[in-house]
Amino acid sequence: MNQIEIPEKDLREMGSMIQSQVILEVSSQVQSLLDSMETTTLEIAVTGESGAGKSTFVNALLGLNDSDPRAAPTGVTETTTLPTPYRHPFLPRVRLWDLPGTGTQSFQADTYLQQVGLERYDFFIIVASERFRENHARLARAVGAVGKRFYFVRTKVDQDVQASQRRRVTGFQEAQVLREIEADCIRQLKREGFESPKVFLISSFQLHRFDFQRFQDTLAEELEGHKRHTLLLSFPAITAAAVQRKKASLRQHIWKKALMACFVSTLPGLPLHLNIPMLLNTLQSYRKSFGLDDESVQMLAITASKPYHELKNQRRSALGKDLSENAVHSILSQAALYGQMASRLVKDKVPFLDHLVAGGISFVAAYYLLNTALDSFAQDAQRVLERAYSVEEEPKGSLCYPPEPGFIFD
Ligand SMILES: Nc1nc2c(ncn2[C@@H]2O[C@H](COP(=O)(O)OP(=O)(O)O)[C@@H](O)[C@H]2O)c(=O)[nH]1
Ligand SMILES: [Mg+2]
Repeated sequence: MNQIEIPEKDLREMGSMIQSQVILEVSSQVQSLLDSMETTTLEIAVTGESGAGKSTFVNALLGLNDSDPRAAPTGVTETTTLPTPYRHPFLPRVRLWDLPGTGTQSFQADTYLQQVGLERYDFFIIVASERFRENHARLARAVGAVGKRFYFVRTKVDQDVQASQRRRVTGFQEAQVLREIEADCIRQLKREGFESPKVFLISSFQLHRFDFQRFQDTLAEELEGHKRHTLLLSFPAITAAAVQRKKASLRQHIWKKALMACFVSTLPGLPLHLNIPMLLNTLQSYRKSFGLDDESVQMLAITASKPYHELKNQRRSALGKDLSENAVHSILSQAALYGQMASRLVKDKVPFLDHLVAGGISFVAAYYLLNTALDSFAQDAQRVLERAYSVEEEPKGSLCYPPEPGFIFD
């Protein structure tokens, strides 16, 4: 490293934000920006027939093992008529609601939606396995009628693929089977008057395959600002594309985090004045978000049937392996050494900064630390995923579903 660069965009944003020389004023403004992002709620309704795989999908989205005490019970007959919320393990303001099944003949979509409190949800996911049914159409119509969005998830497609594999021993075309299922769902929804229905083929047991990445991208595209950021952070980073999106989303907020870490009572004699516990906290949340904490790697090892230590060893960056204060200090002091030029640039573009923090170099070092950490975590996460879902997993002689662009086998 010879030089540290801070993008023009960040400096512009900072410059327009920092119009005052009063620490309290600026810090409360920046903090409220961060708060509004961190307090954004996301309430997602998961509905569909009993046994369709709603609870299993909820757990998969939350990155929880079915046996986890925080997970929704699966494979059980539903007895409740009340929606049950499940919190995201590290984003408490994200909740997935496991709604009661819609199974019976006399199903009344309007009444059902009133009963489950439709207003509270940001959007609906209709989960269906096997054939498309009239109840799905009724539900989709009723959700659309109240101006909410819905996404149609045709789940358990791993079973469809297996079944067709058994039927057509030769000339088996997995992609063809999947296309037929998708086309059927789209046709049925179009018949109900939906112009471009959003249909995704998914297996909760193999999120890294099929349409999960496209599902995640579509949801994110259709949400605004903070909600989009929250969604991108909350879904499991299960493909290379998801890892990159998380990185980009977190990067936008680095300057705010770095600045907040500078607002500490200054200790004379030290070259950098930074709130280290706060930086460590941020790094920990990044690490979790990329699924690199021990718990997430263990969970992935179970899902992907790979030895835990093999996946764990793919965390190769200093911070990925060991998120210690020492590792943080060593990156910060490296930054202090090479950050002089960047620090002068910050001073030019953000003239008030010098009045607020003890030396722009502290800001530059914190900025560099968070940026470096994001890059290393993203690389580690990608390596872990590649190892978890290495191609050997595919049964020999079968054709794979063509990967989506940006898929981890790319
Ligand atoms: N093969 C396969 N089985 C699934 C999938 N999703 C759910 N299941 C199974 O389907 C059954 C019903 O799932 P559950 O989530 O309890 O359905 P719910 O009644 O809609 O909540 C359970 O035995 C699950 O293990 C999937 O994607 N693939
Ligand atoms: Mg259930």
